[in-house]
Amino acid sequence: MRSALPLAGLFGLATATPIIYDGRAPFNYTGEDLNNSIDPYLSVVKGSTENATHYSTLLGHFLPATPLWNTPLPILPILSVPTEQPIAISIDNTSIFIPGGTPPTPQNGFRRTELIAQANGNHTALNAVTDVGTTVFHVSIRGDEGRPLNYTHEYQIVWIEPNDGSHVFEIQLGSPFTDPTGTLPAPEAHYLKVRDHALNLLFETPFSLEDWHNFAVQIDWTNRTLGVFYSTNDAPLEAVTGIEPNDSTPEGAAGQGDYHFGVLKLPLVDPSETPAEQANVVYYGIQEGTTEALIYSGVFVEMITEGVSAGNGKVISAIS
Ligand SMILES: *[C@@H]1O[C@H](CO)[C@@H](O)[C@H](O)[C@H]1NC(C)=O
Ligand SMILES: *[C@@H]1O[C@H](CO)[C@@H](O)[C@H](O)[C@H]1NC(C)=O
Ligand SMILES: *[C@@H]1O[C@H](CO)[C@@H](O)[C@H](O)[C@H]1NC(C)=O
Ligand SMILES: *[C@@H]1O[C@H](CO)[C@@H](O)[C@H](O)[C@H]1NC(C)=O
Ligand SMILES: *[C@@H]1O[C@H](CO)[C@@H](O)[C@H](O)[C@H]1NC(C)=O
Ligand SMILES: *[C@@H]1O[C@H](CO)[C@@H](O)[C@H](O)[C@H]1NC(C)=O
Ligand SMILES: CC(=O)N[C@H]1CO[C@H](CO)[C@@H](O)[C@@H]1O
Ligand SMILES: CC(=O)N[C@H]1CO[C@H](CO)[C@@H](O)[C@@H]1O
Repeated sequence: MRSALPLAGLFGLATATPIIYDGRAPFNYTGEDLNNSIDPYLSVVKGSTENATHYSTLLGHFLPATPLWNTPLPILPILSVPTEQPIAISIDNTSIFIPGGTPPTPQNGFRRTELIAQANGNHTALNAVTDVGTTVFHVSIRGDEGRPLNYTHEYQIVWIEPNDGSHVFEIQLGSPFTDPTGTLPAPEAHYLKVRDHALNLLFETPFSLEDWHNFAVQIDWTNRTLGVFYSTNDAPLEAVTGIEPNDSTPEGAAGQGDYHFGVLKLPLVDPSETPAEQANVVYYGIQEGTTEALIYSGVFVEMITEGVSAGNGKVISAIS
């Protein structure tokens, strides 16, 4: 309805293109919802001994979410109000995930807490909606000053995971895991890094704990390409790459996957373990068991039919 566009500022349309998944936690989303994996998140990827609220904290008005998607006040559009609460996602030494399987095998090498995008209580069904055509995956990340990460380890913090366990793209922090262990911390360990399916680096930027780092990753699911947008705080998103080939991703449904965000900490090689164990990051290696966290907001997925939402009501062209 084009005639409605001039009113966008007045009514504070935060975005203009069809949103096909909205993972921005409304203020009425509660810890009980989180404990019970109520939409928009599946919260089962966490330690097995504690409820989801032990690992993930809905911050309410305690900390403002990324300002990009605030709603301007109708009477005074220069002022805006937040529409979502950020979520702090933490790991500690109990963060050992035990996936289903026979027998269930604890992932002792990792410490991990993730939220997975879900609609109608079904994360898999959502893939057929978000992982077709060309779609844009938004996420904003900031540090938790009291619970910093340990950059001598590798952290995977955002990704899309098809059934083969690979990542269509991922955002990573820290020192990439190597066997044998290299010099730690690795150069630029404190950079946020966007990697493609083959783990090539597409974009990196220093991670400052007190800023919102806003990302959007444009995925052409047919031609299997990626494009990356980035900004900090209230600055509108800007393209930081061109169209990048990503055709190691499996074609069709096999390349579709769940949208994860959180903290997945890889181990370091434990010299006292066997060579096979040293290479097996899922089950072996060194973890200190420290409590560490990141804070998330601005999680949603949109189509590109009307462009890409850049924040503050601004819409920009898709990367082409
Ligand atoms: C929050 O409020 C909205 C609007 O009133 C409602 O549609 C939604 O179901 C509520 N969500 C939860 C988790 O209670
Ligand atoms: C979530 O589960 C934990 C553990 O049972 C409980 O302490 C907490 O009160 C629950 N949160 C809510 C909001 O129900
Ligand atoms: C962390 O947990 C592991 C596995 O349960 C245990 O072996 C280790 O002693 C714990 N470390 C600390 C520091 O508590
Ligand atoms: C979730 O969706 C998938 C794919 O559409 C379907 O196969 C599955 O049965 C659904 N699961 C539930 C519990 O409804
Ligand atoms: C970070 O990890 C390294 C390697 O395991 C460890 O030596 C160091 O003590 C850790 N730092 C903190 C603050 O836990
Ligand atoms: C996808 O690839 C086809 C075949 O190479 C090409 O014609 C088309 O322009 C591409 N689409 C986009 C959006 O790049
Ligand atoms: C790990 C886990 O889910 N723990 C508890 C979560 O809370 C419910 C109800 O309070 C308990 O029954 C679970 O054992
Ligand atoms: C950026 C880039 O080119 N990434 C990779 C996408 O997938 C293809 C096929 O495996 C790789 O060759 C590219 O390096």
